[in-house]
Amino acid sequence: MPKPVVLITGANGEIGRALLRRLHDEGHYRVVTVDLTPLPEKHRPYCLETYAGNIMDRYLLDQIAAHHEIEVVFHLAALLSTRGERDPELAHQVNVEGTLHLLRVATNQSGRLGRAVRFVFPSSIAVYGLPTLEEKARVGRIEEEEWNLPITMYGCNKLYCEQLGRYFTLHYRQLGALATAARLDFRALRFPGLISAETVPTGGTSDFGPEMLHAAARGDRYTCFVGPDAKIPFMAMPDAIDSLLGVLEAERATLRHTVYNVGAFSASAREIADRVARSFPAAQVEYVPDPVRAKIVDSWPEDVDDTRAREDWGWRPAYDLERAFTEYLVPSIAKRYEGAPRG
Ligand code: AKB
Repeated sequence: MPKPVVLITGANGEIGRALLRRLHDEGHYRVVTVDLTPLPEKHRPYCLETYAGNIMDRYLLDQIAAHHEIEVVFHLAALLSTRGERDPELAHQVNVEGTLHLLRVATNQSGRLGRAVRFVFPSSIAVYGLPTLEEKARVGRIEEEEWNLPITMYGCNKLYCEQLGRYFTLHYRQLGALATAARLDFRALRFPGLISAETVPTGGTSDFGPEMLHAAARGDRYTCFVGPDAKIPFMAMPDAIDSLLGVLEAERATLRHTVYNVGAFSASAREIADRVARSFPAAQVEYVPDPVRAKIVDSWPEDVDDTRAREDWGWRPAYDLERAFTEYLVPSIAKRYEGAPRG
C-alpha cells in the first residue's frame, strides 16, 4: 500500500517547517508542499514534491491535485494578525479566498478518491475579542462559543474560515446532492501564541513572547511592544505539532465539533521576561507598548478552556512554561545562537 499523500500549504512558515520534520521522522505520509517562497534545500528531502507558488493561483492548485492523490491537507498558509492590519484586503484575499480554493480542491479530491479528505486548519485565539480588561479577567479560560467578536481582519478571517470548513463538511452543494463520500472532513484548532526554538515568527501579535526569548539568546536588548501585564496563552511548538497530528488521527465518530481550543500555559509579558532572565541573566527588556498591537493582545483571552479537545480526542499538552524552557526552548536555542555576540 503506498503511503497517503499530505499537502501542506505555507510549508515554509513556523508551523510548516516543524510539521515537515515530524512527518518525515514518523514516516507515515508522503508530503507535497506549496509556499510562496521555495523550500530551503535542507527541507526538500522531507518532501515527495515541493511547489513554489501562490495559493491564490487556482491553476497551480488544480495541477497539484491532478498529480497527487491527496488524502490530507494541512492548510497553514496565512497572513497573521499584525501583518493583516497593515493590509486588510490582502489578508482577506489570502486568508479567506485562499482557504476557499483549498476547500474546493480538497472536496474535489474527496470525490475522486471516494472518501472524505481530512482538512486540518490552524485557527487562532484571534477569533476572540474581549471588550475590556475587566471582562478578560472575569472570563479567564474562554470557551469556544464565548466572545467570538474579533478586532482584527485575521481574527475575522479565521472565524469565517472555521464556518466555511463546517459548511463544506456538512452542506456544500446540498442542492446538487453531493455524495457523502465526496464531502470534506474539516478539523480546526484554535492555537494560542506559539513559541519555537528554531524560528522567530513574523507578522503576528503574540510574537512578543518568542521575540523576547530569541533576542536574549542572541544577546540583544528587546523592546517589547506590549506592557508587562499583557497576558495571553502560549504553546511550545512540539505541542502544536502534537495537537495537529492528534486531531488529524482522531476517529471521526469521536469528534463532536469541528473547532477546538487547544491550550498549554498562560503567561504575561513580565512572566516570560522573568523566565527568560533565569536562563539568560544578561537579558534586557524594556516596555514601549504600541497602542494598536497592545490593544489587540488585550482583546485576546488570557487562557483557553480546552475541555472539549481533551474529552473528544485526548488532547494533553506536554509542556507548561517551566518545562517548555528547561527541556525544549533553552537547550535548542542556546545551540542555535552558539557564538552569537553577547550584548
Ligand atoms: C498572531 O499573533 O497573529 C498569531 C496568532 C495568535 O494566531 N500568532
